Amino acid sequence: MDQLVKEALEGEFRVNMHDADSIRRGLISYMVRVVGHDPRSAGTRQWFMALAHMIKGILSERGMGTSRAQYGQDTRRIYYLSMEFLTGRRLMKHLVDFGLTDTVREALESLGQDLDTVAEEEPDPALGNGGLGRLAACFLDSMATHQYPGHGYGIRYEFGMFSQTIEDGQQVEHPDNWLRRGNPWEFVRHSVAYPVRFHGRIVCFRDEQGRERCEWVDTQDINAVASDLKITGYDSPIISNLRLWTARATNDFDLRFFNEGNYIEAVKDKTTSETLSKVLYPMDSTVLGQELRLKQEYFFVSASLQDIIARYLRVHSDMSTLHKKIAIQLNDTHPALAVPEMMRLLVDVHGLDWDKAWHVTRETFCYTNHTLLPEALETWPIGMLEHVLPRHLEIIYLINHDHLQQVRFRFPGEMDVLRRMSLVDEETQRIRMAHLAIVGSKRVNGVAALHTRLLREKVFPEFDEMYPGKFVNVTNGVTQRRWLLQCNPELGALISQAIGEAWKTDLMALRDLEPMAEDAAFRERFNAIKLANKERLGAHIAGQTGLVVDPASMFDVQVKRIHEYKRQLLNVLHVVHRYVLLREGRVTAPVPRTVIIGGKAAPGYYLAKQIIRLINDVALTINNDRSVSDLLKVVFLPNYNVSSAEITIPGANLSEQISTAGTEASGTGNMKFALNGALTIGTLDGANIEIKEEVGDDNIFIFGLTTEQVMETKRRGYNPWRVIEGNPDLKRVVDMITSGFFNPQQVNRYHAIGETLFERGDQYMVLADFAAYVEAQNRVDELFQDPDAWARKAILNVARMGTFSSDRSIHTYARDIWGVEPMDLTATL
Ligand code: 4GP
Repeated sequence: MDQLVKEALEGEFRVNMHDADSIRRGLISYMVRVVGHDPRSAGTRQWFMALAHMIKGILSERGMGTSRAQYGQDTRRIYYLSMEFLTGRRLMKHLVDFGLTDTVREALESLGQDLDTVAEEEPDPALGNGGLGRLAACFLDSMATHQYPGHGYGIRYEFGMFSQTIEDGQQVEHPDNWLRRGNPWEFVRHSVAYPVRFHGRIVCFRDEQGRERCEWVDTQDINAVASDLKITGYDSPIISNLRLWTARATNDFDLRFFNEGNYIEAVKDKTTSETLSKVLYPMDSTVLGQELRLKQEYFFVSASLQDIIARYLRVHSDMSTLHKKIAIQLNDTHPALAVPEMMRLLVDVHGLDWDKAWHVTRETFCYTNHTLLPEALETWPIGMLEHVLPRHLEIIYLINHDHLQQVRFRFPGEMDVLRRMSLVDEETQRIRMAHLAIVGSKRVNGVAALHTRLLREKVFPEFDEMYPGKFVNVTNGVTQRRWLLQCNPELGALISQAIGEAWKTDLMALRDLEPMAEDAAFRERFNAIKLANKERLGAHIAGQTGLVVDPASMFDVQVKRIHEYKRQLLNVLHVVHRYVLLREGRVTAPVPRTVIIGGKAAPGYYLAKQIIRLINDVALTINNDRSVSDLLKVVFLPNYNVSSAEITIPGANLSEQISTAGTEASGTGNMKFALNGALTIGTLDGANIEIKEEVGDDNIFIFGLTTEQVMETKRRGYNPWRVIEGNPDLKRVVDMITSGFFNPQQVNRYHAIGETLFERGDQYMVLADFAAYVEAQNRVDELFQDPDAWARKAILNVARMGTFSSDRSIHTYARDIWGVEPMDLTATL
C-alpha cells in the first residue's frame, strides 16, 4: 500500500474510468485530497466517500456539457414538480449507468475492499412516502436515459421518511437523519437562492397606464437555497438535474430581532423558518391540513418557479411565450399552488395582463392525479390561505370567478353543478386543490386505464364534459434499469444472454423471451436464479428479524404502505385460515409457504398500526407452533424502503396486489414483481387489469369483486354479518382475531378491527372477497406443486412486462402531454 499511495499521489489526477488500475490510483488520490484520510487506515465508509467523490467528478463534467447543449439547442424543457422523490441509493445506479460496475469492483478489490459492502455505506435517501415519490424517480431515470430535457424540483428534507422498528409487535418511528454523515452527491448552490414570501398584506394601485396593479407587502421571507443531485440515464450522454430546496432564514428576518438585542428570539425564529425543509410529512394518500405543510408546498413551488423563470430569461425576454419553452408537470396537487403563483409572477411581477398570463399558465401546467380516495383530495381552509398566502387566495378567487362564468355558460341553471365545480367548497370553506389544478392545466392524467376512467366518470365528470380531451391516461411504469438490471443482475444477465441487450432501453424487446418458457435448460437457470435471490432475501430477513426461513418454501410477498384499502388485513385472514386448516390436518397436500409482509403506517393512522401489530401477533403464534413450522411462516419485514425492495422483490414467488377494486390508482410494485418473475395474485384494480391483459388470464391469479360489483353491492346494501354467517371458516378466523387468540394477555386488543369489519360496514369489502381470495390461493398452491409449470408462467410474465417500463410512460407524456421530442445530444457531447 505504501508504494501505491506514493505512486497515486505522484501520478496524474485525471482518472481513466475504464481502467481498474487508474481507478485505484484515483481512489487513493481522492481519499487523500478530498476525503482527507490516510488510505492505509481507511475503512469502508471512507472508501465509499472517495468513490462517491470520484464519480461526482464525472457527473459534474458531463452535467456541464448537457447544460450547455440544452441552452444551445433552446429545447422546450420539462420540469417535474414533486414534494417527493424516492431516488434510492445513487452509487450503484451511477456505476450501472456508466457501465463501470466491473472495473470499479476490480479496483476496490485490489485495495482489499468489496464493492457491495462499500455500497452499503450509503444511506437510502427516503425523500418520499411511497408510490408517487418512487414514480417520480423512475421518470427522471427514463427522461435522462431517453435524452428528454427533464429536470426535477423538490425539497431537501433534512429528515426523510421515518425509519421503522418493531418493538413488542408494534411500529415505532425513528427520525431518519440521513444527512448525518453528509451527502457526497449533492452540489450545494449557495448562490442560487430565492426569497419565498409569507403572510403580509396586499396593496393595490393604478400604474401609469391606468391598470390596476397589486403588491404583496410586509411579508415574512424565507430563503430557498438550491442543492443539486445529478441524474444519470443508462448509457446516456446527458445528465439531468434534481434541484432540492433548503429553507434558510433571510438576513433581514434575523436582524430585526438581533437589533432588539434578543439573541435567543433571533435564533428561535431562524430555527422556525428553517423547519420548513426539516421533515417530510409521513402520510400517503391522506391529507393532514397543517399550516407547515401548506408552507412547505408553497415554499418549493415558489422557489422552483422563480428559478424556472430566471433560467428562461437568460435566453428570452418575452414572458408571453414562456409556455413555448417550458412544460411543468404537477405530481399530484401538492404543487398546485404553482397555478396562482405563476399568475402572481406573470401579472404582479412581470406585468402581463391577466388574460395573457392565464393563457401562458394553462399552456404550461399539466397535472397527474394519483389517488381516488376522497380523503386524499387536498383542500385548504380559506382562513389559513388568507393568513399565509393572502395574494394567492385573491388570485384563486379571480380564477374561480372566470371559471364559474364558463360553468354557468356550459351548464345553465344547474346550481348543483356550479357548486360541485367551484374551486371553493362553500360548505366547509375550503379551497379544492384538485379543481384548481384541473382548471389551471392543459392536460390532466390518471395513472392506469381504470383510474383514468373512474376520474372521468365518477370523480370529475362535469370537468370531463366541459373540457373534452383534457383528461388522458398514462399508465405508470417502472425503470427496468433499477428494477431488473441493478436489483437482479443475474436475471438481467440471463435475459441478455438469451435475447441481447436491447431490453435495457426498450423493454418491449422482452417479448423475444417468450419461446424460452418452453426451454427446459432456460427454466432451470431461471429457477436457480430465483432460488439464489430467495436465499439472499432469507439472509436479509434473518438479519432484520432473527427469523430463519426456508428458501424452498413459496415466498408470498406483500410490501407496500399499510392502508386499509390495500387490504393487508385480507392477507392476514387468509394466513390465519391456512393455519387453522393445517392444525386440523384439513390440507391434503400442503405447500410450505413463507408469508412476508412489510410496509410503514402513517404515525397517526391507528387502524393501520393495529394491522401491523396483528401481523406480528399472528406471526409470533404461528412461528412458535411446531405443528406447522415446516409449512407456514409469517414475517413482518421492518423498515421497508427502496433498498429493501431491491432485495425483496427479486426473491418473491407470489406478488400480493389485493386492494379493493376501484381504490388503488395504479400500483407500481405489481409491475416490479412480475418483471422479476413473480406471479401475481390480485384483484381487478389499478394496473393489475392491464397486467392481466398483457400476461394473459392463465398467467395471473385474479379474484374478487370488480369495481362495478363493489359499487353495486354497496348500492344494494352490503351486510358483512350476512357474509360471515354464510362462511363458518371465515367466522372462525375473525373470532380468533377479535377474541384474543393471538394475544391472550390483552384479549380486546383488536376490538377496532372487529369494529371496522362490522359496525363500520367493512368499507373495503375484506369479508366480501375472502372466499374468492382463499379459492385463488388454492389455485396458487396447486400450481406451485408443479415447478415447471410455475416457471413457464413466471418466464411469460417477465417476457410480457414490456409495456410497463417507465420509458413507455415517458414517451407517452412527451408525445401526448408535453409535446416534446427527445434531444439527440450524442453527437454534441
Ligand atoms: C400512489 C397510488 O396509491 C398508487 O396506486 C400509484 O401507483 C402511485 O401513486 C403512483 O402513481 N399514491 C401516492 C400518494 O403515493 O401519496 O397519493
